[in-house]
Amino acid sequence: MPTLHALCRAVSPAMLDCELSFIGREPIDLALANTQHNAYVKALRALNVEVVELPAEAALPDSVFVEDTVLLFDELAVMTRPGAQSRRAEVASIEAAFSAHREIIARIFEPGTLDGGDVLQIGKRVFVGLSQRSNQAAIEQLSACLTPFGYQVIAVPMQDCLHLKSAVTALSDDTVLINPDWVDVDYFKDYQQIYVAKSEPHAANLVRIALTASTSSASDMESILMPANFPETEVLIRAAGFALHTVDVSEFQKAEGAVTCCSVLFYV
Ligand code: CIR
Repeated sequence: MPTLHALCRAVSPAMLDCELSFIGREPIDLALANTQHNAYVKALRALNVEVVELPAEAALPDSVFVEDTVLLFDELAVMTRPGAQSRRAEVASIEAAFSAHREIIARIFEPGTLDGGDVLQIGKRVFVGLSQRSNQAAIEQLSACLTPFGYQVIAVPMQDCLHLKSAVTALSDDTVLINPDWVDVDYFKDYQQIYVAKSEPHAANLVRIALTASTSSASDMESILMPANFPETEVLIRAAGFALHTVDVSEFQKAEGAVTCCSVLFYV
């Protein structure tokens, strides 16, 4: 049976110079960021995820946010072309790490730009946010890569946040957690929807740990990893029956990241 793996990368000492789009700059405690990253990796391991860790990239401030550099499907990997120029050099070392795991490696190319944070896969549907980072050209390229494998790529307009997965992620194959102010909920009308608490607009980003590739609803093979500072939304998710684990990611939130961005999940 394929096992769930996660690729992570240690925090760059340059993270203080990270890109920011929708939030202001606040001091980041680098030592605390390292501690939180270690705890994040430990939490994944405790949930039976096989974690592969890459060393830090000293010159690339946002390189801990590996999710933005690659999309991993069972059949292929798609290397992205991040929307922020400062992040494009992150891709090469990630591609090297994945070449052993996928025979087919596709690439997004100019004029396409795509951040993995804008890509939400639920089964054979692949929702892609039309954001400040990801454009229509990339969506067309992605569609050409994925359609032969039976995936449907759906462009989703969004506003007021960095990535589609800032606004919506999947709790299971049939339920999403969503912020209705940032994305039109009609795009997700085929799913049960849990709205984030009004006072916690950033709470929609969570990692779904599905140890087997095809579990459609909450089960003992699934758990959810979410930031520790969204207690009202946490109550809603628990009430819906999902097993939940929290991690403190305050320093990554100051860099406009959250929990999905610090790993790339894939089955081997
Ligand atoms: C950036 O603006 O690119 C980084 N500071 C944050 C990226 C977070 N990525 C993600 O949520 N997928």
